[in-house]
Amino acid sequence: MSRIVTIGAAQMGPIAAHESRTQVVQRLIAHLHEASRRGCDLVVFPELTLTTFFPRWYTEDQAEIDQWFETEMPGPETQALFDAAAKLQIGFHLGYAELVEEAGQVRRFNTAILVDKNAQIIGKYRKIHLPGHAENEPWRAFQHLEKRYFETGNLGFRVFDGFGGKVGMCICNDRRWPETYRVMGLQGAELIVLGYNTPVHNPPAPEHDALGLFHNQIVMQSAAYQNGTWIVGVAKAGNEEGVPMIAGTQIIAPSGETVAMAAGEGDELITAACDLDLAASYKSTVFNFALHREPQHYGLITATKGAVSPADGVALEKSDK
Ligand code: ING
Repeated sequence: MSRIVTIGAAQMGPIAAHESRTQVVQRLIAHLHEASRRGCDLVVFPELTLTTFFPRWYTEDQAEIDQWFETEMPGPETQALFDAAAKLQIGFHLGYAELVEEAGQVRRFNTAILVDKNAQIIGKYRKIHLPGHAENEPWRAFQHLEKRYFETGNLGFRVFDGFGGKVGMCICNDRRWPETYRVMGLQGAELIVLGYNTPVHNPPAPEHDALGLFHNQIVMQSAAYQNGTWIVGVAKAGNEEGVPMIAGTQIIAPSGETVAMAAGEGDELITAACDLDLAASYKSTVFNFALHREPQHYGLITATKGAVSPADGVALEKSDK
């Protein structure tokens, strides 16, 4: 029996600061219509899909910052997206800046949601690995102030029942950390969807710039194989407000093979019929965690100084290895 989910990875080209939510939503709805023509069940949009990547700018004006956040989801300007998706019977994954009041406190997160074919939100994730810095660093050609504008996500990495399988989510920098995928792999994830906004240039490490697309690919391909899961990574790409961003949107099978890849740097939909049952071929053999993983023998080092590695009982600070 095959559990086929036809997935559309909806790469977005640049979103200018002056583009309204309504204008952006129209671009997203255009993707949904093309996805419908191709028989998609699920469309994956990038990180912070509703606005330009505003953490590239420093400001102390909270009102200026909060203009980029959604206080409702769906809200007046995003309801049209939910309505179009429900009409077309297509689910979607959407990244956005979330401003919410919890326990009397205003919280701000880099958030993503999973929405089913009836426009019901069936999963939410708040970005945990926030890259960049919290203070203005004028030496940089552009800022990367996610640590200033967002709190660290407080929902963990979870896997949700949807589209006939187990679906996990993460966001952008999360995709560079193997733990991200393993935590969801241990929950049985068969499909992990994620969006990213990745500048070509990383000011602290310009020597990495030429390898941006390579690093983007290897982190997702290796994770797909090592956890026996489909992975869909979707870019906000192109030269956005003077900052070139990588593309590389792709759909990756549990084998680690990329089965579809965007060719350009604009709004571009790539699709693939993803058989979730392919995951079992890896989860039940080479990556059968129950049979082959040995966490109790890894000598996991606790964070505190003087931790002793259980494997050899040597106090770490004495180790001269
Ligand atoms: N962007 C980047 C990412 O992790 C980055 C930050 C750029 C890290 C280049 C390393 C190299 O893809 C976001 N939004 O996390």
